Formats: sequence, C-alpha cells, structure tokens
Amino acid sequence: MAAESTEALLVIDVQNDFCPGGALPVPGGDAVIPRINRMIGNADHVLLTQDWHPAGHRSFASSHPGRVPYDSVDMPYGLQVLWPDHCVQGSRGAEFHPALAATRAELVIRKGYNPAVDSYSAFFENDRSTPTGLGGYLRNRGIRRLALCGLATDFCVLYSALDALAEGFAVIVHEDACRGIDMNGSLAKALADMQAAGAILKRSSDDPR
Ligand code: VGL
Ligand code: ZN
Repeated sequence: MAAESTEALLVIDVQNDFCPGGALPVPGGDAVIPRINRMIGNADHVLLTQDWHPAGHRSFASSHPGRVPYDSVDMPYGLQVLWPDHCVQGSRGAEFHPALAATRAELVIRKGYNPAVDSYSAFFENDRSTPTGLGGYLRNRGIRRLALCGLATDFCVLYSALDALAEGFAVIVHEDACRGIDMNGSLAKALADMQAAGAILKRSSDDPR
C-alpha cells in the first residue's frame, strides 16, 4: 500500500457571498472556480473553509451605529475592518457556490462563529490566539504541506497562509486560483507578505501541462 499522502488542498471561503451578486463580492470571485475544481480533482485530500457568522456579528458594520462597511474600528483584539453583513449562518450567502466541487471534501472548517471575534485565518481567530483546531487536525493526520486557493487573497487566504507557515506547514499559494478584495493595495502587499514569510506562489500557467 502506498504511504498516505502528506499534502492537502485547502480551499478558502468559496461561498456565494464572496462571489459576484453576493453581500461581500470579491471581484471575479467565481472565475476561479473551474481552476479550483481541477485542483480538487487532482488533490489527495481536500479541505474547505466556510466563513460562518451569527447574525449581528461584531465584524459587521451594521453592529456599529454610525459606521459604514470598509471602515476600521478598534476591537479588544486590535484593528478590525467592518464588513457588510455576510456569510450569516444558514443563509444562502453562506453556502458554498453551487459550482464548487465540494463533494470530495474530507473536512469543512467553519470560522467566525464567535459573535465578538472575527476569524480570517483557518487556524486562529483574529485575536491571534484562539485556535480553530485545524493545526491539530492536520498534524494528527500527518499532513505537512498545504496548497491554498480561494477567497479572498488579501484576507482569509493571507492569514491562513501566514498561520500555516507559523505552524510549521509548507505552503503553496495558487495565486491564479485566488482573488482579492484589494483595499488600498492590500492585494500586492498580501502576495509580498506571503512570499516573504516562506510561501511558494505558483500560477497554473507555470505548469507544463
Ligand atoms: C473574508 C472578509 C470578511 C474572506 C471573510 O474570506 O477573505 N473577508 N470575512
Ligand atoms: Zn467574514
């Protein structure tokens, strides 16, 4: 029997609300789905994240009278961008995009369910200390290397990549299977920060196939 593979594909937040027509649309968010589906078809293990907020979440601008989406506020754990209401638990916007080939996923990790703390990363909430459990799960399964794709490059992909590296996993970010929100240059900065932290940035056009 072949040794168990030590690599997993981690697909970040490919949900209706992050796609065109959704509450917090990432430009071209749905355009990466065919590429992600091909990656899923070739992956040994597939893991998905799902942004999963209770109604009235503190990261929603609507929870801060006088504030509007994309403002920033000081939260007990640091600066937090305020978002339009999105990915509310049980809503259609929180569902995976119907075109995503989600069937083979071995794990769906939900995040952002703490009403008072946002969670961009698949590993830690935005307080940077409350774990989601993903690190332990991956170590327990002998997974050492993660391929990342999904939405949004400059928020949930970025924080997941940085935390994965800090947790000792090798990280490949499939840049053209991600799309960013890009607030004030955040997309270029995210790519530079991930690379500086040790992530390998890869484009599918790099493949000979
Ligand atoms: C995300 C903002 C708020 C993301 C989630 O998936 O990148 N961004 N919640
Ligand atoms: Zn969110």
